[in-house]
Amino acid sequence: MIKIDRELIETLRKSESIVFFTGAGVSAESGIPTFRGKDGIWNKLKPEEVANFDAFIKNPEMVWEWYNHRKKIIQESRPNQAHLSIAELQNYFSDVAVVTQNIDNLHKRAGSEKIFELHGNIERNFCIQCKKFFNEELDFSNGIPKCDCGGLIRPDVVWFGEYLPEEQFKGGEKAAMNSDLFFVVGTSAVVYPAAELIYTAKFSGATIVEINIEETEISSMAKYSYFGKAGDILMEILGEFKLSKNL
Ligand code: BJW
Ligand code: ZN
Repeated sequence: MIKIDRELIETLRKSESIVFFTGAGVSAESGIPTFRGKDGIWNKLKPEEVANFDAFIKNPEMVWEWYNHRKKIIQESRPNQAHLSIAELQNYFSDVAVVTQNIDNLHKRAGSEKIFELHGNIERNFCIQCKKFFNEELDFSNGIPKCDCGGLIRPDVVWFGEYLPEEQFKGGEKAAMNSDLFFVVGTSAVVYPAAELIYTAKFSGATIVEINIEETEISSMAKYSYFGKAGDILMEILGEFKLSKNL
């Protein structure tokens, strides 16, 4: 068990706006592999070979195979204690925002309401030509699915070299600027401009709390760092908070 600082619980109690900035590590305990780090999938697979538009044009079958494989894992998974603890905090604070780099929808499934998805969502797809959305299950029986206009359909996720969805990023930025307490959970914090929001929060005066199984690029920015599994630590923080309020 990790000891949670009393001072953090006091800061939490005084906070009005809380942000959880999350990455792949928050879903690791749901059985969804991370990209980097010890068990990251990119130890075996190069990101530039799958997570960019040129790769998709060159080899859509391979890219779709990867996304369909991940989609299956995601659909079979469930939110874990990390997602659930974050969602439960909404019962005690009126402004809890989740700014996530994940595409797995697990925060929503856990019950979080204010979510900014910086890198898209694997449940949506769109035509690369006319941009029409296809959110139903796609049919791969005749090869890679195509739109009526003839364009290839791709997952609605953000690949390297692509712009982030503007409203989602703006929403995340605003939440970061207004936050009193900014939790950075399960992210290596190396992918930009997403990771920029940690700096935005810090320079806007938020207290930064990092939760990760190991040190990261931004560890030195955090006032409080907890190294361990996100589910365990968030459950403990929630528990200490409730105890402090006799809940
Ligand atoms: C646990 C745990 C447990 C494990 N509990 N913790 C500035 C400087 C340098 C480069 C750039 C820059 N600005 C832009 C760039 C280029 C690029 C970039 O950032 N490159 C760097 C990697 C070098 N950025 C882009 O290209 C972005 N677009 C852009 O900049 O547009 C402007 C532009 C347009 C046109 C031309 C030029 C510029 C887009 C980035 C898109 C990223 N996309 C991906 C794939 C999404 C779809 C998919 O899922 O397939 O997003 S890449 C991948 O990385 C994915 C993730 O969201 C993202 C971040 O990863 P994350 O979540 O941090 O996961 P991991 O695996 O890295 O870390 C997991 C962590 O969890 C680890 O720390 C573990 O220790 C921890 N952990 N288990 C707690 N149980
Ligand atoms: Zn089309």
